[in-house]
Amino acid sequence: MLLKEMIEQQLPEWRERVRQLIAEKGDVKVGEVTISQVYGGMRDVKSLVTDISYVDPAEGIRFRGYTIPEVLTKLPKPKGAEIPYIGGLYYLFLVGSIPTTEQALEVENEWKKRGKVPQYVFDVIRALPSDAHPMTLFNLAVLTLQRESLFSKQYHEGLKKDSYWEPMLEDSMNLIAKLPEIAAYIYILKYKNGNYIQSDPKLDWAGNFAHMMGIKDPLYQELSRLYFLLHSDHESGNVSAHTTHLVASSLSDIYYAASAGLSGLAGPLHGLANQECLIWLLSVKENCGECGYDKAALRQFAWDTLNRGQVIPGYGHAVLRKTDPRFTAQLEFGKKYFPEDEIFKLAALVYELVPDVLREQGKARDPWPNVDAISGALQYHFGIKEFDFYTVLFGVSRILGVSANAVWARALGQPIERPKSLTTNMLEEIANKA
Ligand code: NMX
Ligand code: MLT
Repeated sequence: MLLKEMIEQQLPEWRERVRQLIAEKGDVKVGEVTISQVYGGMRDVKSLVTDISYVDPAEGIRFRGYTIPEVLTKLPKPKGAEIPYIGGLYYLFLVGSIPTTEQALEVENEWKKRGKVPQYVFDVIRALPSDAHPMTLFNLAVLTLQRESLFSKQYHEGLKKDSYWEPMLEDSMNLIAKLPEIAAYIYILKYKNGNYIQSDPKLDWAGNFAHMMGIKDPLYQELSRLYFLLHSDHESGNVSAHTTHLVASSLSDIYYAASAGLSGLAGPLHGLANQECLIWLLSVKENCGECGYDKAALRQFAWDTLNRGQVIPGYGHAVLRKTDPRFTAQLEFGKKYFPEDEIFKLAALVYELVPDVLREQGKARDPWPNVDAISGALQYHFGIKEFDFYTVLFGVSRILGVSANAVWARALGQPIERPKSLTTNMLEEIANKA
């Protein structure tokens, strides 16, 4: 497999680079940790390493050193399309350089070969109560596939440590290949009376997802590629990435680890915020729509949300201190293709007003929109109005990033994660001595 060969070529140099850094400079301090950080969700504690992406507070995410606009421009695209192949993005994550069209297509073709979803996965999904959340169905499907794990099998057959990453890559490719069909199946089962659409082998991974969702407008293929690209990775400290890494560090396989990450993504302060955002936009429409979105009414609505002690979903971030470039890329997509869409216009108007409200309130460190503030509005335009499905889309995409990280963590022999905890008494003693 191309990806395996490309990683193999780089591995001796990477292993030596890390070995040398630890051996020669292992005692150099990276930072200090304060009591506020210990109690405050470890915010900004520098304790993880990934070379796949980095979030700069002012600039936002870079994938392998490339900004979002650069990635969108440089990665190879299907003929006539403006948004790149996701196979090319995965190549960039794993190999570290921009692939040629042929290389991106090799990844896409690997996924095609591995895409068949075993019937038992559908049987498990169907066995759940009809009111189970789509994220529960999706997460369970990923966990159910664990019996396919090559890593788990080969580990128990005595695989050497240096080779752990190889079945981890195989597992990751096998899992990713099946995600579009699993996600579309959940959507059609829950909302379209089970009228499933056969996968189309002529389409790329994301385009095929759009097709299986039953959305006829070809622009939805572009949006699917954009969505999966933007949500894929956000360095290592976010809940889904960190959880996946933590669980995989015990040598759990990627099915177990990604399923744990998805459980974190399902929280309203993380990935579920995309569903909460759409709910919030719809309640703005219901409550302020009659006055033609009078700005004063909308501001008051935002204040009412805050005064009830609730967060405004889609706004704020633990790391970012400026508008998220992933928000901007989606805003530009909407402006280009459907500037007059009602919910899209509303999301854009909220962007004009909410940062000022949050600044006036003075609590949120970041008053700007994150990736979730507008993603649901774009889905809504294409008729995906069942907002409790939105986090599944985030999950499909996020598995790209967390699995690429898991492959490299294993290739570089990262150990089991085990930070130290203290008691409050101990922290008080430390404080009193300071
Ligand atoms: N609306 C209202 N209050 C907010 C918001 C917001 N959008 N963002 C932060 N705050 C509050 C926060 O609840 C906290 O209040 P308190 O002191 O009463 O606990 C205070 O401002 C300070 O929080 P920060 O340090 O600015 O934010 P933190 O790093 O703790 O949390 C988020 C980051 C993203 C969890 C937070 O901004 C938030 O809850 N945003 C809304 C939910 C959301 O959009 N989540 C999606 C994040 C992106 N993703 O996809 O995962
Ligand atoms: C993400 O994409 O994971 C979110 O923006 C949350 C984060 O980075 O903390």
